[in-house]
Amino acid sequence: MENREIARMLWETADLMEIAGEDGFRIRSYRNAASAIEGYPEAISAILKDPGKKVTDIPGIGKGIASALEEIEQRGSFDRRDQMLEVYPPTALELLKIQGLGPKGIRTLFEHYRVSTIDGLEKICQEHKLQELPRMGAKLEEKVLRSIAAYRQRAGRFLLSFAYGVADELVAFLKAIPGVETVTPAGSLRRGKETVGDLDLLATGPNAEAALEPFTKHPKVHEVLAKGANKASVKFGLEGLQVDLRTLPKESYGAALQYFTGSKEHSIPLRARAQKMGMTLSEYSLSRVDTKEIVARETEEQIYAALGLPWIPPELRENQGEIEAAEAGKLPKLVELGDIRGDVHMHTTETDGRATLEEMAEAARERGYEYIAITDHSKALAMANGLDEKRAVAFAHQVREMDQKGLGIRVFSGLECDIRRDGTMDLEDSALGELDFVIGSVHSYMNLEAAEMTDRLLRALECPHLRALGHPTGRILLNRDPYPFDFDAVAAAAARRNVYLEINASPERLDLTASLVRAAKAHGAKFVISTDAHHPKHLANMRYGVLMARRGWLEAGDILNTLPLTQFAQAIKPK
Ligand code: DGT
Ligand code: CA
Ligand code: CA
Ligand code: ZN
Repeated sequence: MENREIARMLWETADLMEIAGEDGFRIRSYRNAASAIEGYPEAISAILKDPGKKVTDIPGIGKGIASALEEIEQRGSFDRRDQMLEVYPPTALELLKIQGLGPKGIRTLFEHYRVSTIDGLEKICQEHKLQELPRMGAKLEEKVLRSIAAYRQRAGRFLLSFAYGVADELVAFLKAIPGVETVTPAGSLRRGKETVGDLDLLATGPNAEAALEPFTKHPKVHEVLAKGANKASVKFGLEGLQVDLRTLPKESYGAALQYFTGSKEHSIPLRARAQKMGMTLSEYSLSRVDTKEIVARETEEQIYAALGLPWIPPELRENQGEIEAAEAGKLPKLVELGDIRGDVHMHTTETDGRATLEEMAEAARERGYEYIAITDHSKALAMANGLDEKRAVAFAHQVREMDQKGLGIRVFSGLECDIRRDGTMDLEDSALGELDFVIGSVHSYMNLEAAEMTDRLLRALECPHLRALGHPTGRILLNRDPYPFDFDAVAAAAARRNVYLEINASPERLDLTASLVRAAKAHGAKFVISTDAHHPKHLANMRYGVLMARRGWLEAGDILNTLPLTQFAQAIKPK
């Protein structure tokens, strides 16, 4: 069994134990072991088979877990897990993804109604039977119903970063097959959508069809859904991401790329436009209706040009006004990854980051950045060993000292300061005033009513030291919805107060999303794209933040960290 599968079993068992209300210490030991195994470079099953090695040498793995691992290796499960599954069916785990109930609520629900599925929970709520349970009410019922709807919408979707990983792996694999020349991801991935339903790959070459057979035989393909003369669909990897591969002749590459990039919503008016011009647009070509003459098919540029339009970047193809803008010659000149000159939200070992200040600076310098800001957590995030006033100021001195050594990159001192429930800042003004770049973020009390959350954020924006609002809606993709608040009011206030709105580039956040970026820009707001890196490798997530900005129609001039160093330093000076 793969490490990831073993880890998943431990995670699930821990979750079930939590539902059962078991001892927190034991639950934690399962979770610690799961994360240790997940990231362990060597295969656990190989270590178990090697008499010269012991799994208990892996930090986080004690004797109890070691015997569970032996059992898993021998029979694919272990005692504790079987016991839990006897009481709670595996569907109970899904209920943990519905917000509002929590493990205790799930247990209560099960004890009273024997309900352990999402459908069952929905029915209980609709019949208003949830509010009859202890510590539950009508409000919770509504919340749970909303959360179920959101859950159904995201079920079966995957993070963009995950889909990129699969795409990179498969593109390399397919390109190595003789007869294949190009392999290009299309669909929602090419449009930079934050989650994707399935992956759409297009292959061309003198014998691109030769790719289909090995594609369906790839070692990580668990199921072949369809296989034809020029198309195959599979389920890839443990997670079961669907991948559609289509092979096509080189001459219709542009038409196919245009068609399979979508979105469907973009293609509908585009085809209507073709029709008005006496043409028809398909995945093979743009051609004249009367003479059947092919007008364009090799490149996307040729197709858009034949329709009287400039090429439209894929990130804009959502039928949100891009065709009209293209026609009027008013497409934005979208920001590019190469425009980014610094990253101004990152953590170090001073709080919950996994690399030192020097290591983060070095990694940023290697990326070619001109500057960074170190923004560790503030004390409210005790779990992350957040900084109090004294430590924040002392650490800022340390950052400055290091900066003066000359590292080939400017390093600014900053802080990701928690915004308290009442909208005040976690640290005193006197301490914040000593820092170059203060981000304010909400990490607690995320379930406030919209009005209270709006007031909280508006109050935070009044802080004279605040430069940016971190991950403004608090969403965690496929996991936690944005907290409700009056976004327009907050964006307008941020614009007035010169506080930059963050486009947080970490793949599970991608917060702000495109529609909010556009709404905020309409209020005159400015933005900063940052990775919130907790490890040097996270700096590479900048690409996802840039994609969100592009989907939000932003140009380099809308974004703080496209500024050259001197102008950046000027822009963040005390107000
Ligand atoms: P996803 O996979 O849900 O993240 O979103 P997409 O956009 O990748 O959708 P998908 O995989 O169903 O189809 C890929 C593209 O193929 C889609 O963006 C446009 C095109 N396409 C698929 N089905 C249709 C259709 O019925 N009509 C049109 N015009 N285009 C389609
Ligand atoms: Ca797709
Ligand atoms: Ca598809
Ligand atoms: Zn952060």
